Amino acid sequence: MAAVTDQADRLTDDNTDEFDRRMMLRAIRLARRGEGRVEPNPMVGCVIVRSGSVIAEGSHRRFGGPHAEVAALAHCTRSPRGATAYVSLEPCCHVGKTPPCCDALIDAGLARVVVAVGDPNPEVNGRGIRRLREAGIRVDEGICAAESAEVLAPVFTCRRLGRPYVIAKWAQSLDGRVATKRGDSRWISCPQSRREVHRLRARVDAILVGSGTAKADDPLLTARDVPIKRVARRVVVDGRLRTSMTSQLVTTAKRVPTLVLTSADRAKSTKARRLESSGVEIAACRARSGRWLPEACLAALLSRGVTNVLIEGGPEVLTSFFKADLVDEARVFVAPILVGGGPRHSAIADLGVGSISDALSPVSCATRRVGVDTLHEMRFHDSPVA
Ligand code: AOF
Ligand code: ZN
Repeated sequence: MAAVTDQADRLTDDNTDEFDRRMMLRAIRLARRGEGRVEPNPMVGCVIVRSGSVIAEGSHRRFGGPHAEVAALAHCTRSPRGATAYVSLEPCCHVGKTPPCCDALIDAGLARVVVAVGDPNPEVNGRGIRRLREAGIRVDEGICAAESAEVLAPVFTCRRLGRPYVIAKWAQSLDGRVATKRGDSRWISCPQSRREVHRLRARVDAILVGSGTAKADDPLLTARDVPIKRVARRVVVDGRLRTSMTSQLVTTAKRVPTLVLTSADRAKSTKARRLESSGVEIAACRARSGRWLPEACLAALLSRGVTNVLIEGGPEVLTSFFKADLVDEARVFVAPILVGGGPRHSAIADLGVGSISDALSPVSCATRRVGVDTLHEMRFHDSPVA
């Protein structure tokens, strides 16, 4: 990344809260550039400022690559001695795939380090900040903590809650339908919305559907016509192991990782062996009274290194995850069309909501136009901050 000396940031009033916030928000924006490429690592950005001028910026860009602080230090246009580093996550103090960032900051002679949030990784967890202070560096914590925690929500959810971050996505008509009476659903959303979904598919670790959707839509669940940041593992929740041997998911399983979660019994069946010979991974998933448990699906995914999962339906799967309060984010594309029909064709089935005051409501909702559709991006939980 090119180093930056930005006249607009040549302020004499550095050290003020407002300046600190501006610089940290810049570091958080840089952090986002790693989305889809750094997982299961966190997205981190770093801005280095000396005498009120930005002398370098950097971010963690890919898993196994240099951390944000080291990337920024490598791009300094002037000596960083006596400078301030704004880092969106506590600098690490352990030897991982790369040496500790704390040591790099100490060796470079930084005078002050501003940190947004602590790193919940047990190998760091406050020790990074302590090490910097012990070396005589002034450390200020908690600047734009909420903003950074939002970007880090998937990593924090894995570390703190022991499960992957869940994104639910569906497209519906203005009257809340996801299909017509005879089951037609192609296409409810506009081409721009579908492209947006492919962008999402191109950066998540896993894409999950129920067996009903796998059967009805015969989806491929791959990202197409967008830059691919990672190849998501495709996951079908299929208690009765009905997934067809001739489905697109199964016939492409040797090329794209595909996991079918089923009951302990079915996982031992002949059908399971046949699916495996087509390249499908089969895993047993805990059920209760014959119904699969969403938390068991997430445990199976976490144990396979999945940090975030996109749920693409159908209603049974979405309803179970919502009922278990396991949806962190929903992206709902609303098309300006009316379909009519019955409740059987809505995105979510009965949630047990009696009065409107009990309806599920997000902690935040951002709305924007995508082509002719309206996209609602809802978050249902605050990030579990370190
Ligand atoms: C930082 N700056 O930019 C990031 C940090 O395997 P490694 O060496 O890449 O280390 C990964 C761990 O380092 C990760 O789990 C998290 O605790 C921390 N990530 N730390 O100082 C960064 N990405
Ligand atoms: Zn580091």
